[in-house]
This record gives sequence, structure tokens and C-alpha cells, in this order.
Amino acid sequence: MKFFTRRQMRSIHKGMKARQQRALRLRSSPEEESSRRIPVVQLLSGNLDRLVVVASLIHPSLKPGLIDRLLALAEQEHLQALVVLTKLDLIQDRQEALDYKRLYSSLGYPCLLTSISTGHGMVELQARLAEGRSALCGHSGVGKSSLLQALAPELAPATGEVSLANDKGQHTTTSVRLFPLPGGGELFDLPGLKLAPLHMLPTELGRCFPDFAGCLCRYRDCLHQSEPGCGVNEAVGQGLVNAQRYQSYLRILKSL
Ligand SMILES: Nc1nc2c(ncn2[C@@H]2O[C@H](COP(=O)(O)OP(=O)(O)OP(=O)(O)O)[C@@H](O)[C@H]2O)c(=O)[nH]1
Ligand SMILES: [Mg+2]
Ligand SMILES: [Zn+2]
Repeated sequence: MKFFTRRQMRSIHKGMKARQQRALRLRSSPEEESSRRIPVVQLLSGNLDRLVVVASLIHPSLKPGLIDRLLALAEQEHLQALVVLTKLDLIQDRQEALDYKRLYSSLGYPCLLTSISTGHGMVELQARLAEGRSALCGHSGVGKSSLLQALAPELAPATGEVSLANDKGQHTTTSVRLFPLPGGGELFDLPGLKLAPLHMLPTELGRCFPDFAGCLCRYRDCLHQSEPGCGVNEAVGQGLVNAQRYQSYLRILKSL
């Protein structure tokens, strides 16, 4: 049997720890990393009625992929979902915003265009949140805390500037807090998300896309990639399912 001095033991432990950490880093993709870091929506979902998917039209630029991911998460967790596209005052051409509004509304997700500067959309937002418990969810800097501040000025959660250098928020909100709204309802202000974690079987993802509801596929467990007789593929080809939403589906599928 070999004996080690205390100093030697310390150095052996240090080496083991470094090796373990290196192995962990190699094993986990950035997506897995962030899903370990942000299980917050799933943690809350039992106490939630509604997920408010917040995205800014500009500054930071609109990321429809994250919106689609969060909507799929809401479907998985059986939550109502609402899309809020913020900073309407900062864009010149509203056509793209109106196109997204039409798209999400057609899928059954109310979609509001808002501005805290002009107050656009805020009365409707207040009405939509007046019952039950909702959570503001989206990238850092999109204006989640600002919406809450506009709805409940006396509660005044902190807001932060978006960096001019990289067009990203600065993760101003760092903890999960629940605020009662003067107009009724309660609202969680969540820290900015990087990626919405999704954990499900690949065959379950299609059900989280209401766009695919009317599509009939030859195979029951069709993943809607390029299987023969796939009704989703056909619908995308005919323009009945939005191609960008379908691309989001494929990206999420790949990440599962
Ligand atoms: N012009 C304009 N600026 C806005 C609007 N909403 C938010 N902002 C600005 O966007 C920046 C970020 O807003 P926050 O409310 O802190 O964003 P957040 O989503 O809470 O960010 P995190 O807490 O980091 O996740 C602030 O400088 C706000 O003043 C809007 O409707 N119009
Ligand atoms: Mg915030
Ligand atoms: Zn299919």
C-alpha cells in the first residue's frame, strides 16, 4: 500500500477535479449547457397559466427561432401563450411586424405589437394579463421588465440598456419575481433566456406545432423530415404551413 503526504493528496484531487470538469465540458454541447442552467419555465409551469413570449422587433433584432421554441414549450407544458413584439416605436417599416402578427394570430396565439414610449398595445396587454398568472419570457434586453414597469409603475423593476456594441441585453433581471398587477392578474418577470430548454421525445414535437394539426402522414410516428407520404412536407410545399415555422421545427428536432 502506498501512502501519500497531505500535499500530494491535494494535488491528486486537484488533477482529478480538472479531468472531471474537462470531460463534462467535452460531453455537453452549448445547448445542453444552457438547458441545465435555465430550467426556470418548467419549474414554474405548475404555477402558471400563461407564457408571454416577448421579442423585440429591433435592438436586439427579432429572433423568430426563439419565439417558436418558447411557443412549443408552452404547448408542451399546456400553458396559454401570447406573443408580444416590443419596441414598435423604433422601427420605420411595420410590414414585417404585421406579417408576424398575422402568422402567430392564425396559429391561435394572440400577438401584440407594443411600445412603452407611445403606449401602443399596452391596454390590450393589460387586459390579456388581467386573469391568472403569467410569465414574461424572452432574450435579455427585449423589454420584459419595461413592460412590467409600464403596467405597474409603482413596482418599478430595474431595466437595463441594450449594448450598442453587440446589440445584446445585459441580463439586468437576475432573479425570478412575481408581481401583482394593478389591472388584475400576476406577472413573473424572468431573467433573459439564451435558449429555451425543450426535453421531449422527437415524436412529440409535431404536436407542439398547431400548424401541423390538419396534416396527415403515411406513418404514425412520422418526424416530418423527408419521409414518403409526409403531410407536413406537402403542406409546406403548398405554402399552407409557414416555411420559417417549419425550419424552426427542424432545428428544434435536431436539438432534442
Ligand atoms: N424605444 C423603446 N425602448 C424600449 C422599449 N421597451 C424596452 N425598451 C428599452 O430596452 C432596454 C432593455 O429593457 P429591459 O426591460 O431591461 O429588458 P429585459 O427584457 O427586462 O432584459 P433582461 O432583464 O436583461 O432580461 C431598456 O433600455 C428599455 O428602456 C420600447 O417599447 N421602446
Ligand atoms: Mg429584465
Ligand atoms: Zn410527416
